Amino acid sequence: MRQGEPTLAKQAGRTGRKFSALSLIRKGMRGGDWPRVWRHHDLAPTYDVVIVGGGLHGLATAHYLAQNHGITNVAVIEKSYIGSGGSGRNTAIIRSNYLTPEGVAFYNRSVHLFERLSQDLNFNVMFEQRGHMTLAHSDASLRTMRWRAEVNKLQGIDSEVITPEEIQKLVPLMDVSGQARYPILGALWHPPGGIARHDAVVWTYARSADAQGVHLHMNTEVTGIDVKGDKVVGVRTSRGDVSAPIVINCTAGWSSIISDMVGVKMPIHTRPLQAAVTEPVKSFLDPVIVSGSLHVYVSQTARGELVFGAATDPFASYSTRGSLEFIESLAGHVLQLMPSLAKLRLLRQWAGLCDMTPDFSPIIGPTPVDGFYVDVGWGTYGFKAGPVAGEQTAEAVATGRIPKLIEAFQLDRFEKGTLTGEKGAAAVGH
Ligand code: PYC
Repeated sequence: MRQGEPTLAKQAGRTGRKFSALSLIRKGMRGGDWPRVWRHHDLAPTYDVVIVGGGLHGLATAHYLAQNHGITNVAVIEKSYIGSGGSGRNTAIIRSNYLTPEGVAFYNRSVHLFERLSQDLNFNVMFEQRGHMTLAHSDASLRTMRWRAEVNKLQGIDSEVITPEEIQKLVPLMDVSGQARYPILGALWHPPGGIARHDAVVWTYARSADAQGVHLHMNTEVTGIDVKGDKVVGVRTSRGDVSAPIVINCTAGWSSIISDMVGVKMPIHTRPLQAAVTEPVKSFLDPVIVSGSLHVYVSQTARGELVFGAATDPFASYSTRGSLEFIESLAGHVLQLMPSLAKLRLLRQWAGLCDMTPDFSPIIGPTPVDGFYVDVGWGTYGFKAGPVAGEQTAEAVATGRIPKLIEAFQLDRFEKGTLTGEKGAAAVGH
């Protein structure tokens, strides 16, 4: 930590001040004197670590570098505002009911970090473990659910196949009759799954990283990365050049472009994933519902809105706009599951960028360029992995070793042919 930086406890005290309801309204109307949650800094000429991307993964990495390894001379460089990419454009689902033992262990560590996050960082991230239900509409998907349940149980994870009658008890509005267009044969039920408030998760890591001395540079674009021999020596940005022996690519959407800057090719293609939200209604939906066959998932936020998402669009693009075609097919599929939602009005739609790898698992760790690390390839599963990816990336950088939890996610697996195939559990049909 730099001399004179406030400790995390002091910072928490500063921003965790108590406000009366009246003073909150007065402040809201007047604007102005809210305490800053993170500070502005000039770009320093040198950092020990530069993190490219000020989303959840970059900020979590910065936090764990500082907290777990005492590495605080760190810059997080973000071309827009904190959380403006995938971290602010996802459907905030958290779960660990994956298909491969490696995937299950990794995401399970993230669920545990989420369980403690609000207390650990003194900021309510509104993590609610309301259960996660993946519907099976065919014998083949029921078989995959059973497979996943067994893999999950072997690692002590609460995950089981349930019947249509049990589904009906958990979600009374679900049409489990044999008359549905895609009859429901059963579901994979995962009680520890749930949702969190995505902005809050981003802000808590940003606040904590800042309080520990990390510099967060917003509106700063990385325009190049300098390599001497086979070693990273610094980054060029729209606000000036910085020297650094370690650069970590924590971007989504731009991960192949940033890696190209050092000549490391990523086996990634980028596709948009569309999502939408309804007007808020009285709480009626406790679990997160997923239907792979209908390419849809839905949850109800604490505010009462229904948040829907789909599979990625079937083409590569950098567009983050929604389309009418998506909304029409989404509405049709949701109504096949819960016909009584027909009168609900949609408020907004948006898209996020998903960096898809061939095996639907991420790429985390070192690259052939010394000092250049990646935490990329997060497809449609990056939000839930933010805490564990940050923790493990920080450990890899600080120790120079590859932690066990990320051994299966190394870049060289695509050359060795040792893929970590998660397509059967990644999200909905890709
Ligand atoms: O991996 O659980 C998931 C997910 C939900 C929405 C997109 N991906």
